[in-house]
Amino acid sequence: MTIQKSTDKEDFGRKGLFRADSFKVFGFEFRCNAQLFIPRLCYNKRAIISPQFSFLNYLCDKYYIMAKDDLFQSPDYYLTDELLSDEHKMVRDATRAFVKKEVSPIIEDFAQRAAFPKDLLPKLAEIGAFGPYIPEEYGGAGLDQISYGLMMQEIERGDSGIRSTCSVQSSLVMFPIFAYGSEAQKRRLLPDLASGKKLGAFGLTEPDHGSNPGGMVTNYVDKGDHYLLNGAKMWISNAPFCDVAVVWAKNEEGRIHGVLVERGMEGFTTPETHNKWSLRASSTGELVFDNVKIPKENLLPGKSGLGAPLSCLDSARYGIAWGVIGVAMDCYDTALRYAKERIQFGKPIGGFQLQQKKLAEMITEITKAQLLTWRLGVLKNEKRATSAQISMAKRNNVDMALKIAREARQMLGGMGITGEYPIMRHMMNLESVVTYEGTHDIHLLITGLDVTGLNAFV
Ligand code: TGC
Ligand code: FAD
Repeated sequence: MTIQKSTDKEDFGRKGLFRADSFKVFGFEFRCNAQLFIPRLCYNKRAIISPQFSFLNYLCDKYYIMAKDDLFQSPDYYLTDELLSDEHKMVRDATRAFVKKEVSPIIEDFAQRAAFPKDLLPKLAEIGAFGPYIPEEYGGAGLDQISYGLMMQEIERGDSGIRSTCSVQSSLVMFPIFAYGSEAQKRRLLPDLASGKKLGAFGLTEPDHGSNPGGMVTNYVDKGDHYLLNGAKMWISNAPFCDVAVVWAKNEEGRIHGVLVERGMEGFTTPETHNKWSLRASSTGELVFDNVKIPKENLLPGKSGLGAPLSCLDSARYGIAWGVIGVAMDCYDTALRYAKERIQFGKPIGGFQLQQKKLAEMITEITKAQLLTWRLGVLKNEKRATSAQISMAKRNNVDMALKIAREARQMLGGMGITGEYPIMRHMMNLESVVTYEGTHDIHLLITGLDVTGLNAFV
């Protein structure tokens, strides 16, 4: 364990050792039973957690404890970089550098504590992760769909929960406002969402209507000068921290519309969902509407019917298809490095055929997913990607990443279950990713319907 003199006081708060068992200062050995105290001390110089740490606290003014390096190197077996433009590579590399600097050092601690890293929001906004493909005149980054995908890949390489926050903000909140909102709604909300001043949520799922959102019961009635909204949404990412929620509700004729529900409206509450073993660094909750008065100008005028929320899902599912490649890459890269270093029976475990089979299959599947997703990105840029093609990519890539995470975890033996390595966190996160935005089964049925023309949902 190393403790180094800080050269830059400003850097102090950002460098933390997250899993220190012990460390030495001036020849004294410090043992840390409660390992998570260390980052907290590093984040808040003044926090005195126990007498034993007060000396450390004092030292922290002059020293910082070195963060564990993020050694990630992305695999590119089929030279897919050659398919990317200079702008794509620039966006990808800048996002990767951001993740190494801002996400990797903190994420394990936040996930362990099931805390939402809210301080990341303005930083994510700064790199354009909120509304990457929304035009610049509304505060977005004005990038193409491949740049958006690569950004999600790199952010999810850090953590699926952080990518979730970006997906919801960009594709499920900014996109519907941009595509179906009035000019006044766009001008009022999009710049603040793009800059991270406001956080959004997307309410489609209900306690009794998950895979079948068309059955929703949340509804509003026209009261002349306003609408009155009642109902509840469940499993909503960002809900406890959201400033504005795009909520899908039925009118008196049973037609689905999007309404903008804003924090502070009377009767609107967002209780948090606790005890998740997955996506712990993402905040999930409910949206509860008890006679909420919605100003008429908060209705999204541009599109109604189930197709409106489902079209937003197309954009978010597309981002997930890219995002989980990042997770698979991180698991593969970690397992590959470990396999070369870990010696058993006198040689690196990477020299055993069984471990090579795992690695060879991982890189094969990652390569196939990279090619599938790049092609989907080209189609999406040309506005030719179909919903069913997006479903196929979401389903295939999440399944691929989950299988790789499970294999990679085994390759690390006992170490694989600890927070020393990112794999177990990724694996647990993917249990949400394989469920939300349409489950693995639902996407298979969408492909089945597309190729047969026969609807297995009804
Ligand atoms: P169905 O009759 O097939 O369709 C109703 C209308 O919608 C149109 N449509 C689509 N439009 C755009 N994009 C799509 N992907 C579309 N799929 C269907 C369709 O053409 C029709 O239009 P119209 O004009 O004829 O009315 O609807 P259905 O009730 O049979 O349901 C179809 C099904 C099961 C595929 C759909 O309901 C579905 O996808 N269910 C899964 C639900 C889901 O994905 N929920 C996600 C909630 S949000 C979330 O999880 C966010 S997590 C965020 C994070 O943290 O990252
Ligand atoms: P159900 O629909 O009850 O499904 C249960 C099982 O039955 C699944 O295995 C499913 O595949 C299967 N099944 C269902 N119908 C069929 C069928 N016709 N044929 C065969 N099998 C079927 N929702 C939002 O609106 N906004 C959010 O921001 C959001 N964030 C989420 C964050 C997290 C962490 C999680 C876990 C969920 C989130 N969701 C969100 C909800 C998510 O989209 C739903 O959980 C998902 O759509 C599945 O719905 P359900 O959980 O009700 O499962």
